[in-house]
Amino acid sequence: MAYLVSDEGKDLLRDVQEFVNSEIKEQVKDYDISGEWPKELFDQAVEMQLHMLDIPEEYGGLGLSNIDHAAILEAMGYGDAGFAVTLNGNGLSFKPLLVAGSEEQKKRYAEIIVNGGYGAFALTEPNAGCDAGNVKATAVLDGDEYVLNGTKCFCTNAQIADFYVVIASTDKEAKVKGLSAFLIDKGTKGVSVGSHENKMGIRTSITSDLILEDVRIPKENLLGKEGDGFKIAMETLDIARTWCAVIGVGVAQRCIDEAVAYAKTRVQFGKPLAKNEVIQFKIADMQMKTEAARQCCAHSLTLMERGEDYSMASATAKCLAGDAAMFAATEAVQILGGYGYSRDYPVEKLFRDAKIFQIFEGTNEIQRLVVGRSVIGKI
Ligand code: COS
Repeated sequence: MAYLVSDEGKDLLRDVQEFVNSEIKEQVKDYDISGEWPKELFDQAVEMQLHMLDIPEEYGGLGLSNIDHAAILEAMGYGDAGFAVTLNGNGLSFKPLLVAGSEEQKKRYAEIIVNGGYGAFALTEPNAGCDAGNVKATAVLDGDEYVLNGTKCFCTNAQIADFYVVIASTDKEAKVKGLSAFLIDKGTKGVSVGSHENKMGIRTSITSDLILEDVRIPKENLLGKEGDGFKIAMETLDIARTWCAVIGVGVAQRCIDEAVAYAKTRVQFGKPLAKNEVIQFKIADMQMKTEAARQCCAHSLTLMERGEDYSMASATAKCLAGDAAMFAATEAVQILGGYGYSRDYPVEKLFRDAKIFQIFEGTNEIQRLVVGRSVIGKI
């Protein structure tokens, strides 16, 4: 995406690339093993305003174009997927506000993020993953307050969040059309978080359950109207999937670069691996799939910026990027051979990190369902 970046975006992109190369790439190695959340690294990222890329200028954000934002996020994903996912989590939590928030809500929660805070988007439940409409958390209006109960899982940033956007049912009979979206502030009585999930990859991203027990919030914390929750969640995911895809492209690109660097120096049968056609073909396939995914991200972001329908384009980008990341990671491990399987080389971590891009923000099976339904249209 870097070749499309505007003159204004170039300085920040260069700073991010330097930060990634000098700090992130090396330091995350230890955190990847310990699973500890690297607060100091994120504090540095907040200093650089990388936690607020999604906040519009009118609410104190940087006012980046979609393409500039994407190039910066790709560079972050290139350095460490968990690092990018954590900071992008703020975007995910602020998008429901952009979709349905009042001016007052947007201003209030943008200010929390701009001041260095984090948000978390809580939709998924143990029995509402792909079937997102099957949410069982409830919200009951009691006077001027809603009372929320339920358990959310796999919630990115739950442990560090200053606010949560929670999808809960206000009308069980109405099923999907009875879901509503709420804003809950950190520290509200009855809110607790589970322990940090011991994940296969993106280990610098913190993930946990969010537990709601008789949580009382002012009724003004409803986002949009009662019954709008599923639509808000789907519109949020429509946007979020492209940003997730952009990080996946960063992971895929890193796999290519690591594999090429190795293939140029590793000598077997008297010549560098890179001189073998079989390796060149592998690199070519990695590159072609990655570039195709990158261009689909650019396509989706362009439609978004023009105010055109991008739901299918976003699902396409997410699916292609997830598959490209996993393909590139698998081939990178293969090219490095035994060293690719060793924790002493970076591609083993990239392989574990890549897998999540076929799973989160809607599995790639769900993305294919979204694309298939969009192409076929009403039957
Ligand atoms: N934008 C706006 N509205 C949407 C929408 C979208 N992208 N997708 C669906 N809707 C609306 C539909 O139009 C429908 O409303 P109407 O009956 O008024 O037309 C309603 O929502 C229900 O839609 P649908 O029947 O398609 O819902 P399904 O239960 O079949 O679910 C999928 C649709 C599978 C696409 C959805 O459940 C999904 O995205 N699942 C994956 C969830 C996910 O990504 N989870 C990851 C967690 S992210 S933190």
